[in-house]
Amino acid sequence: MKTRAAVAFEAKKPLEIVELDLEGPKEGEVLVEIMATGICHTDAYTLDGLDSEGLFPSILGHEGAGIVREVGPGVTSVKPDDHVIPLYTPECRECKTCLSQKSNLCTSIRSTQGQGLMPDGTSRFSYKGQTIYHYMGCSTFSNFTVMPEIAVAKIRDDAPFDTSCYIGCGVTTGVGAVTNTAKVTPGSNVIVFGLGGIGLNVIQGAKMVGANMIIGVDINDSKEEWGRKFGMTHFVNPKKIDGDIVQHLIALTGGGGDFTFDCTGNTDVMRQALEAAHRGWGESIVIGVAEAGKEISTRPFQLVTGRVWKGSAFGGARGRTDVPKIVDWYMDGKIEIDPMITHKLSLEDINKGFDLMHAGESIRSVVVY
Ligand code: NAD
Ligand code: AHE
Ligand code: ZN
Repeated sequence: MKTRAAVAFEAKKPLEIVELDLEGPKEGEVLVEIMATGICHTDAYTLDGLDSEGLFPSILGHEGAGIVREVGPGVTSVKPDDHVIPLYTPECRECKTCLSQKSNLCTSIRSTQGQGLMPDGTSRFSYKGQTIYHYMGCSTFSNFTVMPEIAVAKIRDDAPFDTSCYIGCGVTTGVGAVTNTAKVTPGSNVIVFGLGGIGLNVIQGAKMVGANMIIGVDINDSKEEWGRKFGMTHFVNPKKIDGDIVQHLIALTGGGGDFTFDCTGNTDVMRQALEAAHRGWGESIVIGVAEAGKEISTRPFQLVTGRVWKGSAFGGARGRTDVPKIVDWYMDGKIEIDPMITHKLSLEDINKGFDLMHAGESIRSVVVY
């Protein structure tokens, strides 16, 4: 079949809207009509050539929602017309990691996914006979995509696509980092570095679980108003204080954050987040994705004296199990999504979404097909 898609032909070049060839679903795969997709900073980072796994030409996008249109042989868990959210972290429920229940990092298809291919080692997309790679196993910047059945979460039919797509990455990543990875306890002091599409969801997760101080740190003053909308109690712009940001935050919290989160992807900020965690017990969660070749550092004494450095991918969520629950939280008003969707665009205007993100003018842009 044919599908319209925004293709990343080369790093650092705008996406091009073209009509592609798409092969139908094979054994264990499903064809999904993507109805809406968010644009996450990770898409921009890959397009900018900063991802060590980045491949071109490819179809980016990993924050979608859509409808199953066809299933391949052997598919049992979803059927045509089911509403689904694609999962860049699948849940096979059979691999060592899934069975361990200790992590959400399902390994069953990770190696082919990282090579931009389906589990059988081939791509379903081509353009004028040339292979186009999948991205994060999702490729939601295509109107139709093919995914393994283990990489779609079936969701309720009444959830709007143009907002619930955000649960495919940003919402789950931020809220899940609080509830699953950090397990933030009521009354905790929380510090969130970077108040974009991820950080604001950490803030609303922290509020949901009853945190005490929720301090937002961002170099863009316009993010203060955004943070306060979702439960932030204090705002700090590191460029506007006298002295060191870490000492400032330690003084503000009377010793440091019980939980701190990096939502910037900047390795210097990751260090600040670790060092702003409370001596003896503070935990710092790295969510931000750093560019290829970057490394984190701190004095080992920071860890010797009890701070804990952790990371979180997709908010520690087991997609097929947890994503439908997060959709319920949204539909029941337990978490908010609508105000964070600042821009809705057509596929033709997708590059504007990247411009808005780089200019710090959007929280989430969503492409509606
Ligand atoms: P975004 O661009 O919407 O937000 C980033 C925010 O960080 C902006 O508000 C920006 O002003 C702020 N910032 C930049 N430099 C800063 C600094 N030095 N100090 C304080 N604030 C600073 O991006 P996003 O979509 O929220 O994504 C944030 C990060 O999370 C990215 O690195 C993205 O790739 C990553 N991410 C990780 C996961 C995961 O599963 N671990 C999932 C989604 C996104
Ligand atoms: N491919 C990169 C790392 C990119 C990365 O860390 N991705 C996050 C999700 S970001 C979503 O917006 C993730 O889940 N990582 C776990 C995984 O298995 O990819 C690199 O450095 O090679
Ligand atoms: Zn993302």
